[in-house]
Amino acid sequence: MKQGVLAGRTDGLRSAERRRLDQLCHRRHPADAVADRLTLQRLAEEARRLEQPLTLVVDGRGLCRLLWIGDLETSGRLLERLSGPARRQGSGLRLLTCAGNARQPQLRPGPQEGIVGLDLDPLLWLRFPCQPGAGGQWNAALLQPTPASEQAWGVQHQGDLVDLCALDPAGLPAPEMPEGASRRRGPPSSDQPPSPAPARGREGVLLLVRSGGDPGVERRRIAELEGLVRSAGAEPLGLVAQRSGGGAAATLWGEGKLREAALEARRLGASLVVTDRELTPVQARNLERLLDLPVSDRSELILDIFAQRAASAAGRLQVELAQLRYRLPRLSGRGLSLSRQGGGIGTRGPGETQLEKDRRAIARRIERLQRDVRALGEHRARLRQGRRGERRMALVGYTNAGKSSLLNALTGAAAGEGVLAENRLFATLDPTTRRVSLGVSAATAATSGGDRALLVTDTVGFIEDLPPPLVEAFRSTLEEALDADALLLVVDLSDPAWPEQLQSVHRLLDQLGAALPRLVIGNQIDRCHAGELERAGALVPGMVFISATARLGLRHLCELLSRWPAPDAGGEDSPVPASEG
Ligand SMILES: Nc1nc2c(ncn2[C@@H]2O[C@H](COP(=O)(O)OP(=O)(O)OP(=O)(O)O)[C@@H](O)[C@H]2O)c(=O)[nH]1
Ligand SMILES: [Mg+2]
Repeated sequence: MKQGVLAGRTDGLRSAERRRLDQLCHRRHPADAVADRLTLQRLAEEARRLEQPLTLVVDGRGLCRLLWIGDLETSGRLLERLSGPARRQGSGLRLLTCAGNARQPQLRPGPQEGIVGLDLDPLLWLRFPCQPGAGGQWNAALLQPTPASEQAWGVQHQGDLVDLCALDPAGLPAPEMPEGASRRRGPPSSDQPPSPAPARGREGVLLLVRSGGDPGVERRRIAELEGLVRSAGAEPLGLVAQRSGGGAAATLWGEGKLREAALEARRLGASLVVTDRELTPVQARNLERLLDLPVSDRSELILDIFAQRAASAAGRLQVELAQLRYRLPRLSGRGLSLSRQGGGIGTRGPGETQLEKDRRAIARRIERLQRDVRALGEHRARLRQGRRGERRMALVGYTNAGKSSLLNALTGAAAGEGVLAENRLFATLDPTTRRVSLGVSAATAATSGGDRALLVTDTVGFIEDLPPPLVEAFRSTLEEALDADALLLVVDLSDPAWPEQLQSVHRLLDQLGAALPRLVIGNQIDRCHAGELERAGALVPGMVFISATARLGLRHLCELLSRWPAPDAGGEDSPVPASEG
């Protein structure tokens, strides 16, 4: 039965060489010893002849699964080259590498080679040169993964090849694992405690960021990125940061930092790297090659969230359009990683088959989607026409500010009813409109022309630094909001970054050409110091203070809304007198 396969630099092998290597793949190794000595001596002979390092991958039963010819650095993910059963057996893989000569034995793997080795998650790695030294001693090293340390591999034993071959793998100490990291080897056994990270069924993510600048701003950006990863259904496991300055344009991060990130990802069991910087298609490709892991940037992450969250047909259309527009320039040469990635975190969006189609097909799809989106826009416009005559307001604001909670509070929706409001970035994606009865006092009703009912639309939240395809996706989602009579701009006053968030919302609204009266509503005052309200009142005169969930200041807000905006109000911020709720 043929067991192992030849891989690596097989081009140019003569048939006799190929036959001899094949024979090496057929030899079985004892299950209770590190390796069969004779096979290793033959492996060394072949390595000498070919002047190439050779690596055998042997499974727990002693069967050879792969013979890699050449440097492991160039092998990519070796695991993907193993046949299904070998991969599933997983546990107990042994790596046997013959590299270097007696003078320069390569007993320790190089950095990149070490990462390839870690990916296989083997029990041990035996390394030896292709010939014995002068005194006949054949110096070899037995290594085990030590991902917790700087060096990915630690030497457990060093000595004569013959002695090391005879060691019983079962007698070796369990490989060192860092706290919290999951060891993904073999089927989970019931006596193993569940690994805390990544959480069950969630994809683990390593954040790769560039730091520098204001530490407070930096912290907030990172917290936001973590929030985005969680919203996408993944788990941020760790962070590798590089201070601004270093790093080549081709990769943005320095070589040493990337090596550290590659190791850290393996140490933590992360299967995806997310960067805080926008990546050009070339940078993304380079990073994926160097880290040997799929890489997403912040925009791709936001698109992933949109794709998961879009519930209506219109929302899904717009998201698919934005995803395709974003990914089209990134397709070339990245097919492998995109298919590996399945289009992002989890299963969503256009999916891998769509992405693997050629650019032309995708361009055609974009055209069709554009037509559909236009048709939908017209349909919406007709619906809006039907609603003319009623006052309409839209809730806008930074994501997670409490827009949906406010809509629920205004409609008096009981917990569990109403629209979805949760502590998650981009909880809302599709707009929802509800009729709100302002229930104002008789006196106010008399002056404002009756208890004027209001249509209030809840919309998608905003976020800073949106790339153009995403602004487009926002524009279409926000169309309905922008067609309102006025905007209720919700800010979360308990977030220290609220002034910057408010600015970015104003900026984005300006960018979208929203020349509508804007009323700033300071939410979550139940979680604020009194000093913060004073500061807010001074910074934004006319801000209305409320708490949507603690139901503070709502009566006052309703009274205000019954007479705001005044019929002759123009497109500027409406000067509403500042007053407490
Ligand atoms: N303590 C407190 N929490 C609030 C208040 N308003 C909203 N929240 C919480 O803040 C979180 C976000 O609220 P949402 O209403 O979903 O926020 P959103 O602006 O609709 O967010 P997106 O739809 O993600 O853009 C939820 O966990 C709410 O329970 C408030 O006044 N006080
Ligand atoms: Mg919401």
